[in-house]
Amino acid sequence: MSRIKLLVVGDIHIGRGSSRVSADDPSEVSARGAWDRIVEAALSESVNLLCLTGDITDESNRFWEAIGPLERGLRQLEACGIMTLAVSGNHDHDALPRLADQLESASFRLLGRAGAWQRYTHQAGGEALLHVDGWSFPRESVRASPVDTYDLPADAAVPTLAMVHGDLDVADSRYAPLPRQRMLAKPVAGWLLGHIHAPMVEAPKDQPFIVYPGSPQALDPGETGVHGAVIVEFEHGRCLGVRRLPLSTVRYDGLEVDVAGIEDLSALTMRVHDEIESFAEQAGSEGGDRLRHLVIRLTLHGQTPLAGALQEEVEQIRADLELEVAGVTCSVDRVTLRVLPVVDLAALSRSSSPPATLATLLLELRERKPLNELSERSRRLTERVRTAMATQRRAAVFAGAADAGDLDDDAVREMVAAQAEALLAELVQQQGAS
Ligand SMILES: [Mn+2]
Repeated sequence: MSRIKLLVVGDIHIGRGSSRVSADDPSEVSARGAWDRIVEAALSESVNLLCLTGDITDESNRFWEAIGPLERGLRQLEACGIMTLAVSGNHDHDALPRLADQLESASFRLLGRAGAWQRYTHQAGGEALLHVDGWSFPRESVRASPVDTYDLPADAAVPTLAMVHGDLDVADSRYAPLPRQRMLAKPVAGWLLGHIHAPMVEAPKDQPFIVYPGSPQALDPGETGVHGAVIVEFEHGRCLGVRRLPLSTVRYDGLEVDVAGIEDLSALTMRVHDEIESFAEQAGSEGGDRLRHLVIRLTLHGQTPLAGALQEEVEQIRADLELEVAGVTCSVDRVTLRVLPVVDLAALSRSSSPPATLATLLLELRERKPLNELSERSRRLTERVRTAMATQRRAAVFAGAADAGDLDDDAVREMVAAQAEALLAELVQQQGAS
């Protein structure tokens, strides 16, 4: 039967683990534990091929930590007749070739060493079912696009997949820029990519599909949503579909809770509890039976008379809240307050009281105009905040704690709005008390 099934996995980063979550058994939240679940999934899904799209190990100094579990898993797959193909990424450009040399196994193939495209053809009963063309990172950083040197012969009779680690549509990337339009023009059924940890499946009709399986174990709060691997199937040379397979034991996500109209703390606690519970139920059903931890970044918003008195309560929610919902442990990593006292902002902005300035600012921010079109006073304020945020960001980047991304209007607007709301809540509460 000319059917072939693939499990596609990228960016495991063996050596790392999920941050900001505690587990009694560390392997429950480690990338190494994820590798074990990947092997299990390959066996239980009865795939023919496991495709690893790079950054399997975290760094070359993690080589010895990774080799034991990798070798064990690969031998298990081999024993069940499953072939493993890999390309190296920027993190394991060094370690993966070493691993391939050490294993000397016919059922593990590192494709495209030294940045030269290489083809593997999967056969069954003497019939070629699929070509996988791979390109590996020859060093830590590559500015030329691997797509430019991809010219292995087209084969109209056998579906072809291209596998490469790199940066989709980032022209000046140091990590193998991959221009989408040039990829779509190649005679392939699809592209299996690594590097970006957020999963992405693009499978439009009549065009090659593009897949980032993403990190199979979500590694930090920036890696939100369902994480896992991807299954691809072909029959009689035709792609049957591309579907995601959840594998992560941890899910990070933001949750917004509307607390408008809530007048006492016990009602607030109940609302937060109920919202987390129903979100956890949803996450449990989306995450499959492997999900164990849900780590939430909570935002409370809305107008409530409690607005000025929530700081202590939310700190307790963050520190203490732990819920168990259908086998999933929920915790709160951060709480953001976006609440306002019950005031009429428009009326307040026309008054001559001190809060009038804040009300005007908030109303202006809500129009979501570009910040340089705000009134003189609001513009000066937002510019000062932008400067302060940029200074702080540079310090964090210098300390290796952040990316040097641009500070866009949205980031500044959110920061100013949150601070203005907090200050307004404080002022209104003081006035109420006086
Ligand atoms: Mn990478």
